[in-house]
Amino acid sequence: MNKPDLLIVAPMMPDVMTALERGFQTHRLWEAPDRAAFLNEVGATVRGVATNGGAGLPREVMDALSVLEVVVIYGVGLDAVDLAECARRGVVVSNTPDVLTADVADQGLGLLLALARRVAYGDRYVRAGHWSRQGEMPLTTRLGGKTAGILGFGRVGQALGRRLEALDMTVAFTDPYPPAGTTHKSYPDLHSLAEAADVLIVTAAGGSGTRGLVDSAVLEALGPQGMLVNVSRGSIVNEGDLVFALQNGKIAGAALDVFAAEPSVPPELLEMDNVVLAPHAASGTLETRGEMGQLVLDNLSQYFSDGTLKTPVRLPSV
Ligand code: 8YV
Repeated sequence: MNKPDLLIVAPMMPDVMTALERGFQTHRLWEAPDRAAFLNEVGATVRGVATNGGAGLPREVMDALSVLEVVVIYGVGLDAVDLAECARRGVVVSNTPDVLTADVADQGLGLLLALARRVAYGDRYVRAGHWSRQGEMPLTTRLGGKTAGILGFGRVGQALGRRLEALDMTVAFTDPYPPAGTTHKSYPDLHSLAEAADVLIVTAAGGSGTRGLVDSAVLEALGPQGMLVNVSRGSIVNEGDLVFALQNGKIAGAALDVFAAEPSVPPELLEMDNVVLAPHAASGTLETRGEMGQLVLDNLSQYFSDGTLKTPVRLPSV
């Protein structure tokens, strides 16, 4: 039997790539020097797409795939795939929920500690020989007793909240759908959460509903001692406003795993010692990426054997 044609938008772990090669006629979009010509050549046979959370499925790519049936996302975020358009075309979609929750929460905790306790700064301080020449590095900030305000209290937000409680932090959140039974204080809007928080942590889903939510007014409300952590999507933070706030002491610092136009990072941030940067690596452990890859493979094989998905995404009704 012919292997189904699969367009792979971005690379995954080598084992996953090998398994995809075995089961499918694969087409590697990220390697194509001329995407339009490549899509012109292979687009009409592609029945499935495998992509990651950041790259998603750009509209011009979807438009070139006339017989597309299924999109499997190697990630939990859905913001880079037009779900309404998938629904309209009868294309089904899967993602990789749950398996990355703990690692993303760990990265949020790690970034927060790195920011407040200046872990990366201290590392640079020792390596540069400042310790022996200048003595102790500047004092840092205790997290225990402070309030963490979490924007988006879904799976990752709650998992991070549990970790922050272990640091004796008070956990508060804002979310249009507060989880049932939570004992943490829920704020009706981001502005009031930022006012109450010492640390604002972004774990909300990306997309049009959250674009630019963390803006200069929110950062102003967070205040000069306030810190910002983002482990979800760069689009949620207005990066121009963030750079301005950091340059002008409106907040104390930021720790960021995600950026609006990855892999570019606003150059001003590279120069700031009160900023901790990570290359969108929150789910990037061998274990989690292995489980995400397995879910990609499971969803594809299930779809091409019985037309169903293991971890389907609920699409909007059209
Ligand atoms: C991944 C992500 O880094 O889950 C998501 O939505 O953005 C991340 O877990 C990505 O999908 C893998 O490249």
